Amino acid sequence: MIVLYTTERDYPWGTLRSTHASKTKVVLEEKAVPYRIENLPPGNLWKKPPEMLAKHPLGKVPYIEDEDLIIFDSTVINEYLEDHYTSGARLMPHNRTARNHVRQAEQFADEAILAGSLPLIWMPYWSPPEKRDQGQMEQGRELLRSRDLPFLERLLERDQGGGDYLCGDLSLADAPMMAVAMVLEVDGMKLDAFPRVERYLHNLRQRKSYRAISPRTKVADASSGGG
Ligand SMILES: N[C@@H](CCC(=O)N[C@@H](CS)C(=O)NCC(=O)O)C(=O)O
Repeated sequence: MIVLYTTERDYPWGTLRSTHASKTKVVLEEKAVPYRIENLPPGNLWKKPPEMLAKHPLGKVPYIEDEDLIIFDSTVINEYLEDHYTSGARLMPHNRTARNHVRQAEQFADEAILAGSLPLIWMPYWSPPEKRDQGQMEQGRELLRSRDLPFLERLLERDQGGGDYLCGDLSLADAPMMAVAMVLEVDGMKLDAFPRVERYLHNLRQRKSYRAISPRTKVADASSGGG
């Protein structure tokens, strides 16, 4: 069975999870691949103990173990899962152009949002309210409003190939966006100026796979799944 290394913790304001590991967790769920969670203390992401560095050279999450294989990086893991597990949803189209669109949208969501604007909002939630840097959180929201959400709003137009999902059908491009849905559920940022994105995130939260990363699902209730 696949072991997914991640960081998840229950707080009074919701259950928080690593955004990048959540991106992989929803793909395991969508593809109905059995897995269990190895939940690392959040402090390990800063301390980077040797046993972690032995499996991920940057001491980040996620990484997975699949029998004798250790694989790190959410994008690489998700492509591996899609290539090697034919159960559940197919998350990559066959057509060359469509595959390229999926990879580009996924790359944008990962680099601009998950590694760019979102941590400014999400990291403070791992501290009590009085210790959060409100200025930094607002900076993250402003980056979303000015750069990221306008691009996503355009991707979701049907004549751009989008619609219910970023690239037509559900695909690997929507996996990082599930983590965005999770963060913005906790944050409650207003999305009135981005109606397509708002409806899209709402729909992602209705998917069965979202339960595994929902801030309303406690760690103990989502530490295994898939099969
Ligand atoms: N490109 C990596 C990024 C992973 C990443 O940044 N994970 C965060 C948690 S969401 C982390 O481990 N941060 C600790 C660090 O940056 O050293 C991936 O897609 O897996």
